[in-house]
Amino acid sequence: MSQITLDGEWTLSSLSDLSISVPIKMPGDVHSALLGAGVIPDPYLGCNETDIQWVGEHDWLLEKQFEVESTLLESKEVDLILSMVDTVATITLNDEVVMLCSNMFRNYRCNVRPFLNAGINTLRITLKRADLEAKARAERLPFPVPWAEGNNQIPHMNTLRKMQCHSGWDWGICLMASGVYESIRLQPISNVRLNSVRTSQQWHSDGSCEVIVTLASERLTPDSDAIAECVLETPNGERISHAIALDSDKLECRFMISQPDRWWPAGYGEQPLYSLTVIVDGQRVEKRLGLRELHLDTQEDDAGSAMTFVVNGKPIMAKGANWIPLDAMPGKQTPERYRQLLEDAKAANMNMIRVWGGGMYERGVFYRLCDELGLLVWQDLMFACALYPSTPAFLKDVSQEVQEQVRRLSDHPSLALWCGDNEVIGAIGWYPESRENREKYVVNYDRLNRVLQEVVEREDPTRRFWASSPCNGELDFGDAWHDDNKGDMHFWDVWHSGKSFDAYQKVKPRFCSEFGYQSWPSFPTVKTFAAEEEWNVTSPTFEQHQKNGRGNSIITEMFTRYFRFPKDFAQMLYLSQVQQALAIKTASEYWRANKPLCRGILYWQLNDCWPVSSWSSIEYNGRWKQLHYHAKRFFAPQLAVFVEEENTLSLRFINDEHRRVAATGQVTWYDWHGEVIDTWPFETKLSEDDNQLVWHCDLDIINERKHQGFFYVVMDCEGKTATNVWFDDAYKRLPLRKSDICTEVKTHADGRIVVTLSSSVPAFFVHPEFSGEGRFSDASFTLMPCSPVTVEYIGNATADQLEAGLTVYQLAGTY
Ligand code: BMA
Repeated sequence: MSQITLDGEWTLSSLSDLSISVPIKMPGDVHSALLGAGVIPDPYLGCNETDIQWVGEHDWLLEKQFEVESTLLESKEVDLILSMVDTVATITLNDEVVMLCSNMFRNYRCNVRPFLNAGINTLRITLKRADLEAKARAERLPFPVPWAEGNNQIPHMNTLRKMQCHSGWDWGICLMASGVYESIRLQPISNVRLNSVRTSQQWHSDGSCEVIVTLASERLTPDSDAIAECVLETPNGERISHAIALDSDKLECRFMISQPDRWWPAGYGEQPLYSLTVIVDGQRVEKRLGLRELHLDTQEDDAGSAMTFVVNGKPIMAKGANWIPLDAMPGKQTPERYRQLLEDAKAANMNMIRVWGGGMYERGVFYRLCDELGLLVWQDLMFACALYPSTPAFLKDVSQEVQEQVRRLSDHPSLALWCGDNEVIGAIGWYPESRENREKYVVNYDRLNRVLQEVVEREDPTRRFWASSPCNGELDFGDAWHDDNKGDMHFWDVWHSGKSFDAYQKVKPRFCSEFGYQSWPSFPTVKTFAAEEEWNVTSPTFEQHQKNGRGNSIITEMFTRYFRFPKDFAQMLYLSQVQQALAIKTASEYWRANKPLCRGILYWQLNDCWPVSSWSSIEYNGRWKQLHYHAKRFFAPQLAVFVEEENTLSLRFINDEHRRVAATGQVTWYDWHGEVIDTWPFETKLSEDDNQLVWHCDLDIINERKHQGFFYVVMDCEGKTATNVWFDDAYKRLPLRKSDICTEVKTHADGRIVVTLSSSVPAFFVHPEFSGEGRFSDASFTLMPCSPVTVEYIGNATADQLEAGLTVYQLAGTY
């Protein structure tokens, strides 16, 4: 028999004297249900976060009555299956306790057949206050284990296996969410319980690949002659099937693929997927496999050691961003929103996403989409920025958790690496207790980390376990925030330590897995959470929606280094996004120009989990910040980049593709009216994975005419045009001219809506912003006279609506 879902309408009630009883849609979370029923205001608006803290300070009961037909009771056993139970929960069925849960990242399953009745049954889930449980656990620890103070607003989250950012982060609202976030199901079992289906790939020297499918099952009737049916469908629809007799010793079958269609990361090739279906005793497991070889190259070299992902024998330039949970209210994490965000990542030429360790092991849909889109996944285990206990009970719980997660995810071709945690090695140096007694806390760290490593290596020998992000390498407890010659690096000298953007050009990371710069949200997004009287960067609402203590001051102070001070609130918002884009562009381009030394650039952070000022390149409602448009350009497979080193300005062409490409174009020195001062045409061939110097100029020559103009490159690469720009000083000192930009909105015969922008003088960071939803094919670009730019509107508004809601910003318009 197939599964029975218990999802849908449940009742949520308070377990104290609040006498709240409202409907809740399961899977779902308590806050979303209370919001839906009008019990709480929207936590994301104004300063409501403060007013709804009481929700997390109560116990809650989820209840469902469901009918069971007598045929179900003919099954020998019936499993209740739960996952993403957040967090401390007691489950009763018809008043019998059937499960105790206390780890949001575990899967829970048990036979409840003895407690089921034909007719009406009652399932209850009691959710206990997580803050009190965390405190009680902390009190029982043998020695104090510092928690993520500064990020978390509720103490001791590190003792609980719950999403660490639920109690707030430096971009996160503190909601202390609770609920059950995955489907609640009953699985009837007649003869055999299918516990897992896992696959591995064996590559042979003749290029063929053997897919090995291994089952783990449990027979309830020893003499049963049940059979597992395994079907593999190739990308071109060919079906191969095998049967596995479940009484054999080794439950496996092998599919030989003589000419495999290889899976590639985005930008390097296609993502063909092979569908595997396994059916055992009414239980059905479906997977989509990608056939690829992948390893992490960490060979020592002259500079230190490499940090290069190699896929199908080719070194990959990893480009992407860090991922935080999609929504602070887990009930709002819909498959459509996962798709939109990940498609937007791919649209910006990304090929890797890092699932950051303070959130959650992502939902199945996330990894399925990454497989489909060619986004490699750097997967942290869920530990971040705090120290963690190493007591036997904690280690036992997390080793079970990691085993389950590795088994759940290891068949995804997108999964590239298992990383032990986020910044926990670094955190040993952050807290007074661990600073004063470093040896003790290093040993404590290693006890936990060693267990994580053992479980990962046992469960998934095909992938590398990387102790922590950042980390300089095996058993290296050094400073990976500053040591750029080995391992992965988190480079925060600019945002957190106040250096200027040129600090990005003073390091040459092998793989920068975090660096970021904040901006404020765009005006249309601000309007969704702040009333008009709060449209000011120091208003209570604005400060509530900025979780990094010094964040607003850092943004504002940096304005004074690069720009003339913006004249009003709208221009401040816009300029903050110019500034953010400039920061991340500066770093990304310079590090790409250092290929092959640098083989990975993942900026902090892709997304927001509520509307907030943050490092994200996509706002909570899906709107692209200027940074995301720039990322699309600076992560493009072919890039032309100006590099200023010593006394030379040079232009480098970078080709990440593993094929030769031809490029032509010119570098032009323009004055502020768009008149040519000088121009240099070029023509070149780029070999595969190339990084080529194509032009250079003595800075002394440029300095003779300082402030008179800017350098602009146009590169044509087999039909694709890329441009870039270089200035000889900070924008605030340049005599930029303000342009009267003309815009024309047109609807093409095929229904496409386009906007054409033109200007009589060079205009920079020209940014069309629409008040409604949707985005443009390009924005935040340089607009040259006599070269109008036409961008497509991607969204559902009409041309009239677009025209009425369109604002065009430019850098020279900020003051
Ligand atoms: C990083 C992350 C997060 C944090 C970000 C911005 O190091 O790991 O903990 O949100 O910095 O401060």
